[in-house]
Amino acid sequence: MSTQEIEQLRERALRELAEATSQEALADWHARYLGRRGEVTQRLRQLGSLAPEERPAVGRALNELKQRLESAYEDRERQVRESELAERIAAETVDVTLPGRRPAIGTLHPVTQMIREVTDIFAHLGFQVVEGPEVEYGYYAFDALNIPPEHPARDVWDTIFIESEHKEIVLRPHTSPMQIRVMERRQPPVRVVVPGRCYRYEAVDATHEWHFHQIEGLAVDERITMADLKGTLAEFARQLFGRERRVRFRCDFFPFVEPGVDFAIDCMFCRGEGCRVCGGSGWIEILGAGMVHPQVLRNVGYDPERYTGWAFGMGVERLVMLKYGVPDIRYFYQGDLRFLAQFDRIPL
Ligand code: YSA
Repeated sequence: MSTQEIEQLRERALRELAEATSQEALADWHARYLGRRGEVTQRLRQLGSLAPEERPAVGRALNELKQRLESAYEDRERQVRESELAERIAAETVDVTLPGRRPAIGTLHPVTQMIREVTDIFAHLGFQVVEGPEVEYGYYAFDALNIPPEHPARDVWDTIFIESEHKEIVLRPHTSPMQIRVMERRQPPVRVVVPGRCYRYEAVDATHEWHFHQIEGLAVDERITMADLKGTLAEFARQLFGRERRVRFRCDFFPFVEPGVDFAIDCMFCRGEGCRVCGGSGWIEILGAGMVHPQVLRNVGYDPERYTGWAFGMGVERLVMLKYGVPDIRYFYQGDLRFLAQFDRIPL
């Protein structure tokens, strides 16, 4: 190997090194010249095959080349690293003068907002808020409420059964079981409201969901009358829907009350004249209610000669629909933020 060849190798290696502009290209260069199979390394290995008189000069020249290339490689590697870093810093620079991005803040679900609004009204009227189980014994959902097995009224509550062979266990179809649970645990006076989720085996349409929310109300004491029920519900409806609301009570049947009523307000969309929302009647039903049936009081060990009481149950989704003109109950549970974000009165 002549010194001229070594000189040519040096020039080529340095030229290619200058052309390497990335860490990958540098690694590739290093492998090609200085790596285990690199050109310089191979040539050093071949020294033994040269004539003895040639060896010292070629050996010295190759070792100098190796040192020269190694130090050139280190310099180039530093240059490339610094320029890559400079490029990254330039690309990632933050312009602190740009306005910040406003984070999207969620809001409470309209049903949660309505539950809070309704329970607040009743809390100010002296009612305590309690909650109870969504998975319920048939005894509490039906029997203790004066709806015995095989009673046709059971069909009104299209129930989802969890277990029926040994002990009837259901997803509660209404919040009324909590009347029994509360009275079993307390002595009168009782004044509670019970918000909660209910489930029914029901075909879903614009006004029916298979899961929805109710708020139950219960007041039991000595000398509680239907007049208290009327006054309390009228005050509630006016606080929620406006002081100008007119209210209507009509007879209705529920096995756990006697007498039973349905409670309606005059339609706020047509002011009682009749429209699509109120089905032309001018009235919108809000809830079922009545005087607690003496048998229900007996079932929890209360003396119906001494105590009387009333109860009601209302559908929360229907209240939101009425108050804000929501035409279809299915909007509530589709998770569509365009719908939900409209109820942004109470941010999280
Ligand atoms: C009646 C008298 C009392 O002393 C106490 C409570 C009651 C109410 C009774 N427990 C009950 O569940 N009656 S109800 O079957 O008529 O439902 C009450 C309200 O729940 C309805 O007016 C409606 O607003 C709502 N509701 C019922 N099924 C629904 C529903 N909301 C949405 N989807 C459904 N599938």
